[in-house]
Amino acid sequence: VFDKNGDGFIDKEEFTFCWNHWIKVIVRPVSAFLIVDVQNDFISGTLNISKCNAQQDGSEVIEPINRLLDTVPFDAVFYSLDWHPPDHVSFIDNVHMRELHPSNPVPADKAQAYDTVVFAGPPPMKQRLWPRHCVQDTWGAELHKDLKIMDGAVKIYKGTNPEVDSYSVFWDNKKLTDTSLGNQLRLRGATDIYICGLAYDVCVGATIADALAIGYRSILIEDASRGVDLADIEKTKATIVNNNGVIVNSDEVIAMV
Ligand code: VGL
Ligand code: ZN
Repeated sequence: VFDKNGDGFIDKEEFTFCWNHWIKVIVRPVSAFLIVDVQNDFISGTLNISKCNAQQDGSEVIEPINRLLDTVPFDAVFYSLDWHPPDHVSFIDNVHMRELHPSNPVPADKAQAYDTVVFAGPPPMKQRLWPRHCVQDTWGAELHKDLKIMDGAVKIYKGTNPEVDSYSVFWDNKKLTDTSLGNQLRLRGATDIYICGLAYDVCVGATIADALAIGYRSILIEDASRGVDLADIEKTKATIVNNNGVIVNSDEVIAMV
């Protein structure tokens, strides 16, 4: 098609054809915006992250997220929800329901929220214990009421297996089962994934690590994320940068529009 006349030029019509059919298809990014776990329990409920070491206010992510949704034409929008059954393995008040491994650093009756224990298995399984949170169909598991929900957006539920926790929105922590996120991104031909939400150093961090491992161009929106532990947030940032991810503020994403 190029240079039909052999005069060293292609005409406008030819260029338009090439652009629409080949160049744009190859070059144009297909973007997905993934909003992680902006749920009541993490903001003002049982796992209120403002009471954790980093003392960050989870409600502060809502304004930048809504602004992004209002201004950036993402090709797809996903909301993930931590969605646990009442007998979930990560709940401190369930620690007596399962046997601990002899190597366990903390005896079962001394274990406290935020401790890491080892369950007997087999195989043995490390697990951080959390206050009971995001129980299915409770207020604490609902997305915050001020968060804008886009028409046609997809909700992804994770942590539904009582025996396995799930930080990443792609896979549970043992990589036994995947959510539909991977398939949905493939279906849409997604190339770029913008990630933010709660908690920066837990579910957001695990999700962007998986997105980078799969090979997506992965962008962490920092002012739209809040975390639990300052040292862990720093580790998360280092992991992102070391794996060629990008850390930006929402203004920088909006400026590209
Ligand atoms: C999360 C702790 C426990 C999160 C979920 O969404 O970051 N954190 N479960
Ligand atoms: Zn959880």
